[in-house]
Amino acid sequence: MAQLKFLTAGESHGKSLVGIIDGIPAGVSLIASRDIDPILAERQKGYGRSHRQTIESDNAEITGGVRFGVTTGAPISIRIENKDSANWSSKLSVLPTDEEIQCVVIPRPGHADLSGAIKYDHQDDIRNVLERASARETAMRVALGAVCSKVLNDVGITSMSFVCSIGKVVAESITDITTRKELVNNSNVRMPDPEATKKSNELIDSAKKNGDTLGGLVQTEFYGLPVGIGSYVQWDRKLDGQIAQAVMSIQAVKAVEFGDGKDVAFQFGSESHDEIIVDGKTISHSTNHAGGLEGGMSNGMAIIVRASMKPISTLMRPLKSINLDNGETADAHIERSDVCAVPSLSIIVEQVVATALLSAILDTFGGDTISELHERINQRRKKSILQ
Ligand code: EPS
Repeated sequence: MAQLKFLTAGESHGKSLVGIIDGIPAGVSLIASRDIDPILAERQKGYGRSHRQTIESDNAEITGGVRFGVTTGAPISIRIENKDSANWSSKLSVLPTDEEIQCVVIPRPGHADLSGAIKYDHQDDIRNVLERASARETAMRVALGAVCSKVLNDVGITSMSFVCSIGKVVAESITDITTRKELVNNSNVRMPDPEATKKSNELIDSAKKNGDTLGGLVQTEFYGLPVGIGSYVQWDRKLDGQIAQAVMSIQAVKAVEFGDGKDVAFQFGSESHDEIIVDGKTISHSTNHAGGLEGGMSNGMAIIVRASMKPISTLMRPLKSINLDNGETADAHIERSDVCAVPSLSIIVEQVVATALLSAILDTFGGDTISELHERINQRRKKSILQ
């Protein structure tokens, strides 16, 4: 059984989101305001988000598993308040209510609405589906991912993320990581390209004016992983499979790629594979088309993951649907929503991949304490150095 396990609960406009992560080693210095909240704040940013983000200011309240700012090895429980819940208390009441509640009966194409309503018998009020299917849940996944990122940082693994494209606006790719980080931090859509930032802002404005929405492509990279996380010996131990499952579970993600990704289909073998070299005394590769993954294992190069997000499915100029009360054609339900959430997705993918990587690392090395884990990882790192 995997050492790392986590669950989230809570509705988009309910009182709070709740998360539990079990399996984090003891001895990790963990302070929410330093290690989690700044990442939650990044997730909330981005040009094209809805008015909701001006209501929320996400903070993680750690309610278990940490004492005096240090993890104890017990499950860590976290709560994030939904400030907007004050405006939804009767609509989302946990107790029965006599108040008349306006029900949602026209599913939005592209959302979980229709299949969820049929599956759970919520045809008479789709709100039961859309509240939990909402991407608000990613706030908690980012909080739990931030805990994992802290552990990864403590053992010498770092990461970054950025937006590659929004709609048809593609950002220039910058290989120098320091320059890229600086450009991403200066862009309101997390693109390493000022011109593409400007063009994507204009595109978001025009989509908003037309009652339409946009998707895009994001990339995350992880540096410092030792060789051999994951395994080739069994299908469910392959690291790329585990990362793909985690990333595909993020709301609105429709594709995941590693390294050259879908482009490998168009390449020759000589273009696609990374030659093996010795860099100083370290066994390495001359290029990284594989995105740091060969045979379902990390190969010591940067892990490079991309995810494609479909355009948000709530349209202010709605698509056609049906009224589940009478089967008649109707305009899809309209609910306050984002025009574009691709910048947020870049943060979410980074933190979700951190969760998958830490899980695989703990499966490989175990480790009850952070120092034990660190020592075992360093032992593995030594195996890539020629004596
Ligand atoms: C979402 C719809 C919007 C987004 C929400 C995801 O919520 P609301 O209807 O309250 O405006 O703002 O995302 C968040 C609240 C968040 O924190 O990311 C949806 O339907 O998925």
